[in-house]
Amino acid sequence: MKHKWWKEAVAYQIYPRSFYDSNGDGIGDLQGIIQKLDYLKDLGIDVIWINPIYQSPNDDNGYDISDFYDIMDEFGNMADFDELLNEVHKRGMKIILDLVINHTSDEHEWFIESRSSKENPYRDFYIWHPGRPDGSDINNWGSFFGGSVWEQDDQTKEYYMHIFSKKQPDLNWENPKVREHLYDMVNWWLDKGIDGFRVDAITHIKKREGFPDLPNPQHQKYVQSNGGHANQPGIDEFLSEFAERTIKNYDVMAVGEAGGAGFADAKHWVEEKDGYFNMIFQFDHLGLWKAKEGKLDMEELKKAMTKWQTGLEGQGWNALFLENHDQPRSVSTWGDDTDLRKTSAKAFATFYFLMQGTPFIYQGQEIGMTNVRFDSIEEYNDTGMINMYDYETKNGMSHEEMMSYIWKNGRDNARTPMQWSNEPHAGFTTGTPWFGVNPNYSEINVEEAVNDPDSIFHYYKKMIKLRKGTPALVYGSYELRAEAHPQVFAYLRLYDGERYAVIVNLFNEPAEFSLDEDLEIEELLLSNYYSNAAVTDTLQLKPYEARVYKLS
Ligand code: TEU
Ligand code: CA
Repeated sequence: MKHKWWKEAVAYQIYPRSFYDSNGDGIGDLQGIIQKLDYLKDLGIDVIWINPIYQSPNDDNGYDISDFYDIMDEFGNMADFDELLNEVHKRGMKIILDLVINHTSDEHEWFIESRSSKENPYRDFYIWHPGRPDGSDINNWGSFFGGSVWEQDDQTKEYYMHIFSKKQPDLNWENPKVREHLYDMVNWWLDKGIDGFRVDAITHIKKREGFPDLPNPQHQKYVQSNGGHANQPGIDEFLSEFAERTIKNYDVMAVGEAGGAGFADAKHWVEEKDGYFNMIFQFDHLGLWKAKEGKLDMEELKKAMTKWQTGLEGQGWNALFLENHDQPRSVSTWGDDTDLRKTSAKAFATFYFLMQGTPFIYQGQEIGMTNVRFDSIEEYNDTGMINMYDYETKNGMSHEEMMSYIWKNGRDNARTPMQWSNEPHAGFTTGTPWFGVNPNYSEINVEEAVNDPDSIFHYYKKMIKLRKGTPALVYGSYELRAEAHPQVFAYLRLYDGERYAVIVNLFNEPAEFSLDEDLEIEELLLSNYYSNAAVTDTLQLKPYEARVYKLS
């Protein structure tokens, strides 16, 4: 297997709005990131992925871009960005940006032109439809954020497609001019010296020809599914052209966000020879945390992880993650965010981090930040959840039901400001934070974690160091063990005659576990219960116990 810097890297995702505010306006910014780079370096981070920082009216917090070539005013300006890039590089780290090219903001000049008349040269930059003569729906496609994907525009009375919010019209990738403009923009950033991209919603750029109705067995008004626009026939031509014209000409890291594409479809996307990306975010594992009678579905989890691990062995590369800005906090969903918060956070960290692939940590995950519960919908920000709340409460769901759904599933769980200390507003800002801080910041914060040798933070630090010093934990092949064990996720990493075992009890109950006869322990390298020097001959695993062994 080829050695590459991005395979050896550990990545950290920053949601800039909520990371650190340097000027007291309550909004995280680029100078704030610069001030925290030493913290990330100390943790052992190599690559920083920053969510969109481009000019944007912020309908979807930067995922609605109005100018690709400019920085959002609230975050700073291009000089701040250049300084950030330079400071990151000075510390031997790298930076990848979010690339949002499925859609723009409706305030982007292309859309302003496009909507102005049917004859405008930019008309075909977006997807327009004249509508049905009888005024009925064009089709039954539902937007991810509620309602139809079609919105009638005042100026020409025609309809444009938006698979996310109304303020995020989809670009028309069928138009070669659109693609040219996008490639120019991507190369402009690459020429600036950034180290790659996380490519947003890239499965959605190809829409099904003719926009036919989706199957609708539940007779919904709109079907909110990937059926019409995820991974459609013809997408490969777009992706291969995109890759050839941009990222493949640079030594950069390209991570595709591949929601709605399964292993069979997306495997070749990351193949070393002709793939489009170095790795993709796929979501097979994410729904499984409460899938079986309200509990984690171990059988499916083992299948989901192992399919990608063994399927890409020697051919492609994985991106490993538990959290991002669209997901609830992992310790609250997968683990226990009360008494066993630290132990369970370390267990889930061990489980995913030491597989084959490039691990990503989402801001706050390294200190075990938890979900939040605000009482009223007014305290929330996410356009997706707010639309859904309005829609569902109008259609019969109670406020209580909807809030408990949001507390568990809402994207805002991940977007509360980073908890730096027990000072007011968690030390995130000296002003008024743009979005509520989780009240548990007095206990859960970076300062506390850095000062506590037993913290989740120090566990990550140790694990990162271990991965860096152990080629088998980067390049080694993966082998699932104890396949049928209902509580324990166990796998080996094998490389050059060396063998390592990762054994994690993913449940809040003790577990019996025995090593297969061909395995013999040489040394305990990492544990969330014992000091590393302890020799543990027992394999009675405590609740959420994780162990990493070197085998002989
Ligand atoms: O999310 C993309 C997204 O929601 C889909 O890919 C979806 O996850 C998948 O198809 C479900 O199967 C990205 C960003 O991460 C998110 O924050 C943005 O709101 C969204 O794109 C729009 O830019
Ligand atoms: Ca600020």
